[in-house]
Amino acid sequence: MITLQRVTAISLFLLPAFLSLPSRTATAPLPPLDLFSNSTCTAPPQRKEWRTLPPHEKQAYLAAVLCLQRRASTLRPTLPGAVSRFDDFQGVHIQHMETVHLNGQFLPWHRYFTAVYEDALRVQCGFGGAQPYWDWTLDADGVWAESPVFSPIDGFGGNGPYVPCEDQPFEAFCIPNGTGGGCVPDGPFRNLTLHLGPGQNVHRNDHCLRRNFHLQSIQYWFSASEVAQTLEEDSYVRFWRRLEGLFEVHRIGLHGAGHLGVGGTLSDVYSSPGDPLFYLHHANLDRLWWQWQQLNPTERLTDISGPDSQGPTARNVTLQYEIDLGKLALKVKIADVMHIGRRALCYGYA
Ligand SMILES: *[C@@H]1O[C@H](CO)[C@@H](O)[C@H](O)[C@H]1NC(C)=O
Ligand SMILES: *[C@@H]1O[C@H](CO)[C@@H](O)[C@H](O)[C@H]1NC(C)=O
Ligand SMILES: *[C@@H]1O[C@H](CO)[C@@H](O)[C@H](O)[C@H]1NC(C)=O
Ligand SMILES: *[C@@H]1O[C@H](CO)[C@@H](O)[C@H](O)[C@H]1NC(C)=O
Ligand SMILES: [Cu+2]
Repeated sequence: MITLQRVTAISLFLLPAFLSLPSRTATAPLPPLDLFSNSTCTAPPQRKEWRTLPPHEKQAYLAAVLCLQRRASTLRPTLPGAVSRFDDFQGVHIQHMETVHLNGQFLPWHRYFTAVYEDALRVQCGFGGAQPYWDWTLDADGVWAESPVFSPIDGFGGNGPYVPCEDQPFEAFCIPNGTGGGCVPDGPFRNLTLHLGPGQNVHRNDHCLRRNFHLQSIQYWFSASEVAQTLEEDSYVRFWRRLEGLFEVHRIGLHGAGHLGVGGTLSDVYSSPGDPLFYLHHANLDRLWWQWQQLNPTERLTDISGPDSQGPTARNVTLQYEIDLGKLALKVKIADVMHIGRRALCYGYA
C-alpha cells in the first residue's frame, strides 16, 4: 500500500506523545478463543451483500457492532488503551499489521480475523446472522456517497465534513485530495469515539471515527474488468499480489482502493478496523478469494505461497504456517482456513 512507509515513519515519532490514561473498569484477560477444537459445521450461514439484507437484518448487525463497542476489553495487559471488545480487534490488527500485510499470509490472516470477529458478535452480543460483505463494484458507477452502506438510517453513516489535511489532528494519516476528513456525522457510528490509534498507538487516545472519501481511486479499481482480471490470475501468489496491490502497475488494487476510497480511519494501515466497515470490506476480499479458489478447487484449496515477511530472509508460507492473532484467538495453521464452510469457518457466500 502506498502509504505504508510514510505512516510507519510518522507514527514512530508520534508515539511518545500519547499518554496512557487510567482504565475505567478492570477486566480479567480471557483465554484466547478456541474456535477450531470440536467445531463442526452443518448448515453454514450465508454471508450476504449489505444492500440485499432486509432492514431487520441490517439493524441486527448494526446493533451487534454497537454492543461489541460496549463490551469490556479483555486484552488490556497487552493493549493498555483498549476500552471495549471492539477495540481488542483493532488493537490486535495494530500489533500484527506489519507481519500480515504485503505477504503470503495476508488473505488467510484476514479470513481468520474476520471469522473471529463474527464469532464475537454472535457469542458476546447475541447476533444471529452472518457477517455481511460490501461489493463496492456496485457503487463505483453511481454516486459513491449514496451507497446503501453509507446510509445514515440503515447503514454505517457517511463521509465526514470537509477538513483539509493540515487542519486535521492526525495530519500524518490524511491522504491528500479527499472530499471529507472530519468525524462521521450521521448514522449509528456518528462521532464514534475510538480509543486506540492512530497508527501504531495502543495507549488511550480518544478521537473520533473519520471518513475522507477519495473518489479518484474508485472508478478505476472497482470496475468489473479489474475484478475479472484479478480472478483470472492463475496462482495464489499472482492473485494475492494483484488483489493487495503489489504489481508494478497495480500499487493500490482492490484491497487498497476500499481503504482509500472510504479514507479517514479506514486508510490508516494500522488502525483501520476502528471503522466497522473494515469487516465488510475484508469479507468481500475473502469472498473473492473463495470465488477464485472455487474456479479450480483441486489445486487452489491447497495453493498458498508468498513471502512470510519483507526481509531478505523471507521464506514462502506453507499450509503449515501459523496464523497469529495474539491473545485474541488460538493460533491455527493456514491449512485450517483454506476451506470455508467447514469446521470453525462455518459460513458461505450468497
Ligand atoms: C473437545 O472434545 C473433547 C472430547 O469430547 C473434550 O475433552 C475437550 O474438552 C473438548 N474441547 C473443547 C475446547 O471443547
Ligand atoms: C491532488 O490535487 C492536486 C491539485 O488538484 C493535483 O495536482 C494532484 O495531482 C492531486 N494528487 C493526487 C494524488 O491525485
Ligand atoms: C463529538 O464528540 C465530542 C467528544 O465527545 C464532542 O465534544 C462533540 O460535541 C461531538 N460532536 C457531535 C457533532 O456530536
Ligand atoms: C518462493 O516461491 C516462489 C514461487 O512462487 C519461488 O520463485 C521462490 O524462489 C520461493 N522463495 C523461497 C525463499 O523459497
Ligand atoms: Cu489488515
